[in-house]
Amino acid sequence: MNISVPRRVTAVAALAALALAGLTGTSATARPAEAAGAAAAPDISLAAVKQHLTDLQSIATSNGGNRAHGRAGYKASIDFVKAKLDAAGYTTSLQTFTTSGATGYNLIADWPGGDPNQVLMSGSHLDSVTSGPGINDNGSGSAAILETALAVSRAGYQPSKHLRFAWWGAEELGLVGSKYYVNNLATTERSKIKGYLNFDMIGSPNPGYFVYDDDPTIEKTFKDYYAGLGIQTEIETEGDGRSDHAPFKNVGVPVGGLFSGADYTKTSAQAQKWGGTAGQAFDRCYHSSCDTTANINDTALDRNSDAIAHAVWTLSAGSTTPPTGKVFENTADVSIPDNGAAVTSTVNVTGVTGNAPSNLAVGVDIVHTYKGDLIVDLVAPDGSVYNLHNRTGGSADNIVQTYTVNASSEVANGAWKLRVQDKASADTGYINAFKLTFP
Ligand code: DTR
Ligand code: CA
Ligand code: ZN
Ligand code: ZN
Repeated sequence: MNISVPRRVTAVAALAALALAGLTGTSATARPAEAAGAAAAPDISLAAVKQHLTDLQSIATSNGGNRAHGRAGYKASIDFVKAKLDAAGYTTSLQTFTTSGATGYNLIADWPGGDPNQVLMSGSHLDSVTSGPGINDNGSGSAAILETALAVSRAGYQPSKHLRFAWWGAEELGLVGSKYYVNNLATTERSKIKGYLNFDMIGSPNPGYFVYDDDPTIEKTFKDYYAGLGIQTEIETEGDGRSDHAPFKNVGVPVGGLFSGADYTKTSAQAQKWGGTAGQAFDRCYHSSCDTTANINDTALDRNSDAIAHAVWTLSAGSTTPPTGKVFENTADVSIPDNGAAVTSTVNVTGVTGNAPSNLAVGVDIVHTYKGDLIVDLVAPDGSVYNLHNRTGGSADNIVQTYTVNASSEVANGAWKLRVQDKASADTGYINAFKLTFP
């Protein structure tokens, strides 16, 4: 896990409460103002979200007309989303599972930074049914959180919480991907997830504006956002247990989300407040071949995309101006082969302008008997090597030390590696942590 920990950590709960308090009372036309302290979410471009939907439509069209689990169109969808996130500086991972005789894929994307013990997660299922391209169900949610994630990167947003995004596989087969993720998450990791936001169908052609009635803080964040737009919302009751928030809710993670309606019929009262057609389904193409890019209401997609960005910013707090001191850390253990090949631990530095400093603090934490076996190098993003330890120290154990490196000739942003090689047999160990501090 590649984590940057800003020097200051604001009282997130107080900020979120402030932000929530600041949302009521704004005029019906203005976008809700953010309360003092919480960074303002950017507007999410409808055109950008629709472009992602066009791309997902093309993927379906080129792969038998769908993006269903186990089909080529699903894997192509995952690869499409992953490529954009990798290019934007996210730490991505593909989690595989097997269901109905085929390999499924969850894509998890972590934004470097924030408190690793306070994770705000947003997710959408990326798979469609076999009968169609699944643009509203659920290209809409997938595209909206993708564009929100890209907006975080463009803004260099440094929230107090750690941001994680997920695109789930095989939701249509029974929430298989999200269940697999939650079931395989250590209890300690589950407890770090302070909120899970789910977005499954947010651009329905005859839209409703439904807010999940689960965690009250998350629910209020969305309801107050829409109140600021002068839009009445309703609580979403039909979907309880029917989308990817359910596995998180079942293990006690606070959940919330938005929904624009599926095959249920819009009432006259709902048409009065939301427009559209009474007596007609919110989405007449639900699970059908006509769930294409033509099956989207632009206003609902735009409003919900902006509401998602607002919730991510508000519930993660933090500021868009990167703090002066920045810390990037990778705490994943990497075992060191005895008298074998070199191994590395990587941190992706983002949001630091210009070159690295002449006093870059390199935190090394290696657990290893007989440290005289080891050669330890810092490798800069361009491949330059700075030797930190060269087989000194004899039979003493472990290297837990901060080295000061003059890295002023190196561009700061990029993938920095700690490279460790064990050059003698019998003693073994692992990289426990690797940390870079930019003063
Ligand atoms: N998006 C649907 C699951 C779903 C979520 N909320 C509702 C409400 C009513 C019907 C279906 C749903 C799917 O993935 O099939
Ligand atoms: Ca927008
Ligand atoms: Zn569905
Ligand atoms: Zn769905």
